[in-house]
Amino acid sequence: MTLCSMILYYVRRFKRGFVLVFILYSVMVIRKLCCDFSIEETGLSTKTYSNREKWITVNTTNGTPANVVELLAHCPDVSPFLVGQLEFVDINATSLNLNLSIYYGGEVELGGFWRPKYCNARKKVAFLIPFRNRWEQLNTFLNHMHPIFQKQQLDYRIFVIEQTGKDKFNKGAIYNIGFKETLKYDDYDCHVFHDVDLLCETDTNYYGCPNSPMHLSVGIDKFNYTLPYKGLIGGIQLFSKEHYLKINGYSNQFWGWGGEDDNLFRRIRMKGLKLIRPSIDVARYKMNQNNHFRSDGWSQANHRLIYNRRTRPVVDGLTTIDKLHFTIETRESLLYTLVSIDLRQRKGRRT
Ligand code: NGS
Repeated sequence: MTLCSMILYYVRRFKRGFVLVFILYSVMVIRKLCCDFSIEETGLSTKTYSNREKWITVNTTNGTPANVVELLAHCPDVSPFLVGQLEFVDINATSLNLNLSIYYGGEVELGGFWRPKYCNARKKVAFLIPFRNRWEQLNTFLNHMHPIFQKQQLDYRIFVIEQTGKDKFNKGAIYNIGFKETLKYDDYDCHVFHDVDLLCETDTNYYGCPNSPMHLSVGIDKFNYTLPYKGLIGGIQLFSKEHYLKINGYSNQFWGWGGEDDNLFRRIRMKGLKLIRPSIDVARYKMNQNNHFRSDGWSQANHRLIYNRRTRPVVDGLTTIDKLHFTIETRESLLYTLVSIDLRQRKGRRT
């Protein structure tokens, strides 16, 4: 008896049994399909969140979706990737290191956004870099600082806040306009206002939010790593969103170089906040003097404005940027988000 005829013989003989086995098998296959489907439904899926983020969602046991970000462990308080004093700050790295970008094998996403993959960052930080025509310095800054922010395990984005046109530079006003723009991207814990020419010499100099407004660039090589005067808070400041709102940001009235930071110090104190500073051993910076120029000279008018009633938080600042004359354009570059502001000192004035 061949194999085929044997099978046929048993099929005929146990017809009903075979039908039963066939039905059972079909039920099992269908159930498996259903289960797989429900695993997919309750398992991992992705959704786009707040313009740019992909948050993984899972269904918890009670059926409500939760973010996997919450299920990931927090990054450690102190990042294990920090080495302290950096051996070398390459101020001659003036062409952009594209290898940092995900499009060239790096990790920085379009718009200069990065966050740790395997732990939940403790702080979401927006870096605001005021800018006008200092491309080489900007490249050096990005090459040097992106890796430091990553080693600190921050969830961050770099915003380059450019003032276009020919009117005098107004750092305070573009910081305020830029600040509002950053909030369209995310609800940041912390905002860092950072000059483009300052390059950090130690990676332990932490950029996460402090509990109080902080002046970070305490020791700069140009000043022989000492603070020229106690009220100097220029260079780099860190604010929680709440504190920046509380002091109503910078004054918008400082056109030209100098004074807006001295006024900021006053605003902080007027609102009863304490300015803090890290240790000068940690907060050490090299000032990039390549192509260092001031587009506007020192302004006597600004000096007078520091203590003027017109520049008090209650009448001037974030809440009054609608009185300024500007247009704004935003573009995502490989290693930063560019916020270009055409700001005019007077209405209708051609730049
Ligand atoms: C003061 C300026 C500050 C400035 C500081 C340091 O004189 O805005 O120098 O500048 N105040 C006035 O002009 C009223 S630095 O040498 O770092 O460029 O931050």
